[in-house]
Amino acid sequence: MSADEYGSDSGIPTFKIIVIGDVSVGKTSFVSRFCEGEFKESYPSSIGVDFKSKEVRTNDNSNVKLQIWDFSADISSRFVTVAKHFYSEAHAIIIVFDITNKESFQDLESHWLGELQQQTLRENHVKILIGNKSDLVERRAVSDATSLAKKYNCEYMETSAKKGDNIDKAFSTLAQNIYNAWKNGGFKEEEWADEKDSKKKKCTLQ
Ligand SMILES: Nc1nc2c(ncn2[C@@H]2O[C@H](COP(=O)(O)OP(=O)(O)OP(=O)(O)O)[C@@H](O)[C@H]2O)c(=O)[nH]1
Ligand SMILES: [Mg+2]
Repeated sequence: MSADEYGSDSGIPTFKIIVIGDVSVGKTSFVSRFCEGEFKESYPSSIGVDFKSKEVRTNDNSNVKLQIWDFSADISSRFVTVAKHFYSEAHAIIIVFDITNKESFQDLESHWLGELQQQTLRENHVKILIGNKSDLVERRAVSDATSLAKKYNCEYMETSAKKGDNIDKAFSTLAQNIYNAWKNGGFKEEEWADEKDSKKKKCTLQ
């Protein structure tokens, strides 16, 4: 799937991000808070995969576009071929758990991080682990995920999609890390839409 199929017409670097994690941890809320600045007390449980995008500015004042794919929790079992494709195209993976739900934390190692090891991923892909629902202080059931994050080479941040805490920071950190990898030639071949020629282009990035 190329960037221009999804409306990238500005010629700016476009990066694909997938969001995974257990049911109801707040994946859709997390993405909607960032892309639309809104929070709803309830979203219909996601089916398949949903797509949103937003531009972000990097430290050197460049714009990059994030294409964010919000996966339903059962995507990899129900849509094996589709999921494989998304994983192999992703520049970054956001793995979300709910700090009030111990099972969603345990499933990180037993399912999600293991799932990633089964997939073909881009070299130099970026990973971030998100402990969501940080506003529910009294219901916290997971003390700290820092060491797990370190073990799997992920950054770790706690967020509240409800209050908006750390949401922009999580995405800007991720965007910056992807951008740095891209600038350093981390993603050897990349496709994006050119401003003057909207036809798909294959470019070699050094
Ligand atoms: N208090 C609080 N509730 C949240 C937060 N994020 C999400 N929720 C609530 O958690 C529930 C599930 O949120 P969703 O965003 O639908 O979760 P999801 O991971 O996309 O769920 P599936 O698509 O079913 O896998 C909803 O009732 C949200 O309102 C948060 O940061 N704080
Ligand atoms: Mg959802």
